[in-house]
Amino acid sequence: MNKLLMAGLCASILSTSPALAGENHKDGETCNCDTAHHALRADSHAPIGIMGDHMHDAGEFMFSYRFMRMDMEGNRQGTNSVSPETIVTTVTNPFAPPPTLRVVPTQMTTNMHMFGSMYAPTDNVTLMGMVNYIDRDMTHITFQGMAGTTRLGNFKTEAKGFGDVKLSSLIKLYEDKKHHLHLNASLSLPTGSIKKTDTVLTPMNTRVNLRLPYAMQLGSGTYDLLPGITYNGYSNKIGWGAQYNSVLRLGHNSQDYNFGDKHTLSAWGSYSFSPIVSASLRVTGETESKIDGRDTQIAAPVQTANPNNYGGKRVSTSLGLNTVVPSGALKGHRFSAEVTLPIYQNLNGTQLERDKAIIFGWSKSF
Ligand SMILES: [Cu+2]
Repeated sequence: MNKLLMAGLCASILSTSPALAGENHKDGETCNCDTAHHALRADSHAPIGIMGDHMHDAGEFMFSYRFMRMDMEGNRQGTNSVSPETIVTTVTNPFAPPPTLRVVPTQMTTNMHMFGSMYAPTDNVTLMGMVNYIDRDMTHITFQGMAGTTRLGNFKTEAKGFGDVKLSSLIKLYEDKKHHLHLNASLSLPTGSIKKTDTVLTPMNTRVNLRLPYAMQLGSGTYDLLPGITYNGYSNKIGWGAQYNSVLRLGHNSQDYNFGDKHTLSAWGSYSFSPIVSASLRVTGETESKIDGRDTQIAAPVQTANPNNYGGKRVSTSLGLNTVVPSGALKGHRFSAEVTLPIYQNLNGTQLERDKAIIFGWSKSF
């Protein structure tokens, strides 16, 4: 962007916005103080893919809606790509016969509508609730008979409904003009179904209704503890932050398994082109264990039915944009987006690999 355009943009923002002159410290309101996290600034929220990144002042509410789409395509063992033909001739079927896998997923799409609300009973504690409506589909190739590489056909399975409800407390640990640190203490309730079924094409050319594999289910089935910690820093046009969070499963679910524990570390930086527009760059690393136990209703010659083919190590990078409307009817409404691309994936067993993910959303404080 050239300097003239930039200056014009800044001038128009300053002239139309009372944002930089007011006294009120509430998020989404006006502020002339130095503590960026309270002011009407786009970068006072982390990239939108980060949950529980900010706190509110006592008495404040926030409502948010996020839409996320995640794509997976192609398979990998560890860090190496692997073809469907290799999978059905070399990967053993733990539920034999047949001796090897006969069905290979090639693509998966997850669409999530995420509804969130926040409320701060005091300046030191913000409460948060979130529920997702999830729609997953997975495309597969079925290979004919007990062995060989003859393709019989394709089929797609789908599962949709509400996922697990997440309740959080954000507890302030430290704050000054530049730095903010809080604890994330969350609990995930097993409200999402783990018994979804759909019709599959078998290697014997029949269509049967089966319980879908773990990856397609909508919930974990377990009560999960989600402890974490979040840091944010601000300095003029630059913002930065980091968050560690984890998912710790509390025992097996009703179908006698649990997903693996997860640990995620994200770090990001942002640059504000103006108080109302900021861009961010994020790097995220995560580790996830394989599934412990198994659901005896899930037994098919497909990799997703094997609890060992879950989890791994992943690194991704994300590019994001935050905006906040400075004036008019939509004053204080935030609109943000983020695109995530995988950098490194080292997956347990044989699994679909992640492709891009996009998320965009809206929020407003009151
Ligand atoms: Cu909020």
